Amino acid sequence: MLIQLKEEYTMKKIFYFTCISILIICTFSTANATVLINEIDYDQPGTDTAEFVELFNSGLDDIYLDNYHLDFINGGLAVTPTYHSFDLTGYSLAAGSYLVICGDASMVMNCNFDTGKSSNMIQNGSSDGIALYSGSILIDAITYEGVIDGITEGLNGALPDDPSNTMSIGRLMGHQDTNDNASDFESGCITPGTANITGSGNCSVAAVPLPSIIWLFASGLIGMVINAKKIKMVQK
Ligand SMILES: [Ca+2]
Ligand SMILES: [Ca+2]
Ligand SMILES: [Ca+2]
Ligand SMILES: [Ca+2]
Repeated sequence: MLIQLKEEYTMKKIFYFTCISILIICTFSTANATVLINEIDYDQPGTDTAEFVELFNSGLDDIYLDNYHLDFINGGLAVTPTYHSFDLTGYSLAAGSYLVICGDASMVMNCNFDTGKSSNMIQNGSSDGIALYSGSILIDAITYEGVIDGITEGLNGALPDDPSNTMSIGRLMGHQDTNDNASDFESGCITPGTANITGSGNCSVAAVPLPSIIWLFASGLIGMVINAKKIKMVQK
């Protein structure tokens, strides 16, 4: 009887020790966890085919995104406003790194998660938004061209995305998050998977998508060959 009681006591001790250990590990591993919505490009010339959302881990620890999901929200709908919800299970973010969710990886550099929504993946407003959840907990959110109750950070949403092929809306350089969309985001160069260039800078280089870069390189080579032939003909 005494031995049985001792065994039960030992098992209880092991059980409580295990629970406390798990709690400590979980607490420390999420202590600095901060995943931010860092950049969005939802509007391009003509049909939108190079849309993306960029996430950034501004914390000191790597973060596994199991149980995270990214919701795209139509602020004009009172009923079922979420028009896309992408499960991020299986993805992870090292500290200081980026994760790019796009509609077509052939159109967006550094895309990590191709959703297969190759055009018009992100609605153009007004009053639309994107929200990042861990389970049911809202981690970060942005609305643009207006406010969505319960989603917008601050009193106003971010300004509209420029419909050019060089500009997006990005969190200010330094990954500022004061929980005020209007002051945390501004127009900047398209930089999926790399540090934002907001407020200043030459967007003509940073923004060109990969197929265009190849085209520019090829056209540059062709131009050089044509010019070389012209020079030879003149010399003759
Ligand atoms: Ca769009
Ligand atoms: Ca844009
Ligand atoms: Ca925030
Ligand atoms: Ca960026």
